[in-house]
Amino acid sequence: MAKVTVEPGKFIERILTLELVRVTERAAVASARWRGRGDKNAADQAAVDAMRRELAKLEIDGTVVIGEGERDEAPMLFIGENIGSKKGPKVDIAVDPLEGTALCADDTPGAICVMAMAEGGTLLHAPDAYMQKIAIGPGYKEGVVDLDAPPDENVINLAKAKGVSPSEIGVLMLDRPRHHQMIEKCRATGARVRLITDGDVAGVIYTTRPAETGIDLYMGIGAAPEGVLAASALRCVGGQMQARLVLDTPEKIERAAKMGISDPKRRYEVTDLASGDVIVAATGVTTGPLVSGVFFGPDYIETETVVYRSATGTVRRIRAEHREMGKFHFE
Ligand code: VTB
Repeated sequence: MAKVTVEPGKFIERILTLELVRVTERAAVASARWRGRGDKNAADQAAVDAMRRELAKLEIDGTVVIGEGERDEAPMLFIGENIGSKKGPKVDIAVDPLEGTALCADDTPGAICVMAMAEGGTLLHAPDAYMQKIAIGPGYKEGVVDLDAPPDENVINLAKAKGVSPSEIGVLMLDRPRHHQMIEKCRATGARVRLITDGDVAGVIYTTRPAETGIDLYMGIGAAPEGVLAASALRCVGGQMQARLVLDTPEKIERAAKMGISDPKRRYEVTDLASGDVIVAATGVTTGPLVSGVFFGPDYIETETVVYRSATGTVRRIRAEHREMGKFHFE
């Protein structure tokens, strides 16, 4: 048998790539049973339970650094929770057990189960707050877009850098009243603006494959955990992202301070949000542009997962048929 030689530490990370896939696969299957049943909390709970059960089996000494909420509001996978057997490597975990709970409840495209795992102390440890974000895919020089520049200026600068007219730029935002002005400014340049109801982890990731998704630029305000997860994936393929937490009350500033954030207005680059080696896995619950949803076959269940690994920049798509002698169906 060929002897595998890898740097110490890296081998563990390679093995963990598949372990991570198992976790998001299980969460996706569990929540997919709730597709179209109009109960987003039940769908989310199913994903949380499955994810937690699988995470507990891992040989890691993990800490949830950003996730379901803070201890008092989230009974499981709360920020600060310790995960795993404690025997393995120290890792940071960012989770969104079911990204797009309403998408799952309404059986509409784009619900995913997603998590990131990174070297301990390298993912942003932050409260469950809003985050202002801007992101583009790989291949552009630093600073083409700027979080603090007007939206139309960002579109025009990106179009110039891409060598196209602004009308060929696709921008994606969450469909929220808070974005109305931003939408108008972008459209005034001639750019297309696509509005999504939920799911801005995938929304950011679309910028990494503009030819397929039609999206070059993500901007707007979404949730912070989704921001860290998206940044982790972007980092793996060389995209750019800038972000700032929206800490607009003394109470939020204090919560953030307790997590080590001394400057509430700090602007984060992609490498501040995810500064070390990181792996990200996302399994589809309902079919969307990123991954297919869970398919319940007669005697197997099929899932599709995309996995990003920063150490090598590899993106894998894993289609799995789950059987386990039918056990899966009766869990
Ligand atoms: C986004 C979106 C999520 O929350 O982050 C959004 O990607 C932000 O919060 O899927 P609001 O809904 O309050 O605008 C979700 O929609 C779900 O939590």
